[in-house]
Amino acid sequence: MKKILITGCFGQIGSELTMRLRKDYGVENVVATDIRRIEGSPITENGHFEILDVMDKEKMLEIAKKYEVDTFIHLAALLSAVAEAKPTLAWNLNMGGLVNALEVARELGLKFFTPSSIGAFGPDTPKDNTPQDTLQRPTTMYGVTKVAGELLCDYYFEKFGVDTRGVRFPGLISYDTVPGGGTTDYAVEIYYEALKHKKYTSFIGEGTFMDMMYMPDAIDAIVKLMEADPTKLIHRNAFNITAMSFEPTQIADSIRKFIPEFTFDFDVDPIRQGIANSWPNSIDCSAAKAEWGFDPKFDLDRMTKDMLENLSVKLN
Ligand code: AKB
Repeated sequence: MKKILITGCFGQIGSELTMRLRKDYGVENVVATDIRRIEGSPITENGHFEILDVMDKEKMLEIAKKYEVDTFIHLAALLSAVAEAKPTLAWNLNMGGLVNALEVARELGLKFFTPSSIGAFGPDTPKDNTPQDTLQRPTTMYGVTKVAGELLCDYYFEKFGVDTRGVRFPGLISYDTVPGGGTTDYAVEIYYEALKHKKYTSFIGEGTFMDMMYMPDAIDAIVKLMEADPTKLIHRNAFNITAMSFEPTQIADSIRKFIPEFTFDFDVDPIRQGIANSWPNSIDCSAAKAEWGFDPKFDLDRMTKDMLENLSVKLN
């Protein structure tokens, strides 16, 4: 990667990835885009920024040409809970944005990354140690767009030789930017509420295991996969990756190690619980480890310590 274009730069992944890539590859070499401008943000103030609606393919192409990028990281998409509330918009945005981005990558010969998700699995998928290659019949609109996106990326590689790469992200936990409308968001909210009010009511029920990962490991994974030797990649798109699997009581117990007075209860949201029930408990990421050295550093307690330390600085 030498000169990188990012969509969705103000999203949960984009905001941290943009800063990391500018640090690693040079401020001049990262072009951040989003549908709106956030004044005062370091992303807009210290580097290239362009407003881009990913449905506007001509503008996307124009920006990619203007900055002569060689790599495209396409992040703009709706998350699972909001996609379930607005399924037509989710289909149009998640698929329309992706096909535009892949077309730009094809026309200009760009290396390409876009994330899939554990949402690409469905209720018939094996729930434990979910294999890399397995049954995928998701029952959410988010999942439908993620499976279709995985297939589309495979197609652009096979048919047009676009160097497409991608991972299936689990729930991502970070202190920098809050996620917008995901099923795994409870595992971020809980840290904010623990610090602000010393209590949290989970919208995901007891005993619901889902895969999770701390954002620094997620950012490392993107960089590592994009820098991986292509001859070593048997899979290309949609590598299973995860750092931990837990259910709500376990994250509450982890927080209690640092905030003993923290209290916790449940008020289950049937929509998001239904989505969570259709996803795996824990996925197998041995293909990512073997093919490009995926190696997450944070387990639950290490993540909790780091989250609470950084969030308390942010909230004060
Ligand atoms: C969501 O909950 O929608 C996302 C995901 C796991 O893809 N965090």
